[in-house]
Amino acid sequence: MTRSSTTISIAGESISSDQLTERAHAIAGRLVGGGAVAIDATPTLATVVAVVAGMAAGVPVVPVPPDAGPVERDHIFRDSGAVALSESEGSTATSLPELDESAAALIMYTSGTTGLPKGVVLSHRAINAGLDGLADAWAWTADDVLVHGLPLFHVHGLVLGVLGALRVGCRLVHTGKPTPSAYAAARGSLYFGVPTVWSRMCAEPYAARELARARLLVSGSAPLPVPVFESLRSLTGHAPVERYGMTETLITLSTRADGERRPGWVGTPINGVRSRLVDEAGNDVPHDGETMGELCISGGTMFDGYLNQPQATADSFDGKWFRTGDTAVIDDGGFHRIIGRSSIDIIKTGGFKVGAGEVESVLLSHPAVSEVAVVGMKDDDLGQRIVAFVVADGVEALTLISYVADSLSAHKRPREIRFVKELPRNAMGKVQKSLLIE
Ligand code: MCA
Ligand code: AMP
Repeated sequence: MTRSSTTISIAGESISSDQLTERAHAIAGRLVGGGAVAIDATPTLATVVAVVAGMAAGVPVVPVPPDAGPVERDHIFRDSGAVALSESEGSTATSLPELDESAAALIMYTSGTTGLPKGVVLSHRAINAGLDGLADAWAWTADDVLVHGLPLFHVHGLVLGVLGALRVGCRLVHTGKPTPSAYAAARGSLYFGVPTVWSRMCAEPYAARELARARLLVSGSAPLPVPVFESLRSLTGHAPVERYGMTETLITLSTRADGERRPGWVGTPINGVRSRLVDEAGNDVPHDGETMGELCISGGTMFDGYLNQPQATADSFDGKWFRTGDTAVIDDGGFHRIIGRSSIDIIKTGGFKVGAGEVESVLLSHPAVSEVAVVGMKDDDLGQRIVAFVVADGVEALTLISYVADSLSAHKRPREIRFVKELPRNAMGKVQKSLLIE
């Protein structure tokens, strides 16, 4: 998969593609023929080596958020059946089998509206199709120097940000954390960030101006606010490229390096992807730039299903069309604009997807809590911030916040707890979350 020009630098450590292949293959020899391997996905070279090793061995790799607490970690290990891998286990370099493109390469855990996160099974073929489509859309070549500091347990940082660099054969500088000063110092040609990263960048104009020398700035994982788009353009001279995707479908829509970049819009399907907009009855709605519908996607970047959840997999498709759960419009030129999620229970905070139900279950397991409703409130920095409305007796807000951070991953913790006497409910007894958000 790698080409010889590639160098990867993470957190001050660098490795050439030849060294990476050598280290990864030493581990891979031991994994061939085995089951899924779980990787503690810290932003380090060890993670990259381990991911490449698992993929080269043809076994599914399960990246685990390094700060996942016991509830989340136990679920991921139990559901995937994965065995933890540590690099020190490697020793023998044996010949590796021919890769089966249709085999599972990654199992990535993503939150849903209720319950614990689901394992999204992604094949080598889907990953390669997605990366080739993006290379075409962004004119991404081996001459680029890719810079980002995104986590390595999600599609954005791992698939685009590491496997993308390896497939294209370009240099990668991972900054550890996506801070404005680190992005400015890295002197790349191609930068990836979630909207929170770009808005923090614009808040530090001296750092932002350093990006003027880059070729392309790319935003994704959540809506990029129009003022941030405009501010980036005026500070760097670059209108950012916006792209849209999901863990399940990989990245499917993007504006192009050689095309129009329109604030608030995410462009057209990449090569090999088709989109469709449907109303509640499943009928196509007009592409007039105004009529909203549910965005459906089909094409070669599609996942193989949710692990161990055939019903959830079947429910998410209408024939060959994957139902994204995102509301969108398409204009007569085929440009897409994402309006928002159809479910109030899916929160996007700092580009992380968090299911309200998962956080609610943890809070309800605290002995002092009797009722809870978790919502996403508009937030200038994070897009949405997690707020928990709680009916409880004799517990501090900070205790509950830490309780969630310790049980799940830290980014799933509420930023704010609002103690209330009761929750607003409708006649059926269902909590009216829209009233809480108002
Ligand atoms: C704070 N911390 C705590 C607590 N409070 N830890 C435990 N308990 C607490 N009560 C710690 C955190 O762990 C962290 O530690 C530090 O404080 C800062 O935390 P936080 O404020 O949450 O971080 P942030 O600075 O607000 O993070 C902003 C961010 C981050 C860097 C933009 O949100 C981020 O990396 N987002 C990227 C999400 C992403 O990659 N999404 C892609 C999904 P420490 O500093 O030690 O770690 S894939 C996807 O969406 C699709 C496919 C797509 O389209 O891409
Ligand atoms: P995830 O499950 O973490 O892969 O998140 C996928 C979701 O992120 C999508 O369903 C969208 O709601 C959201 N998303 C990703 N990219 C964008 C974007 N460019 N604009 C708006 N929303 C986005």
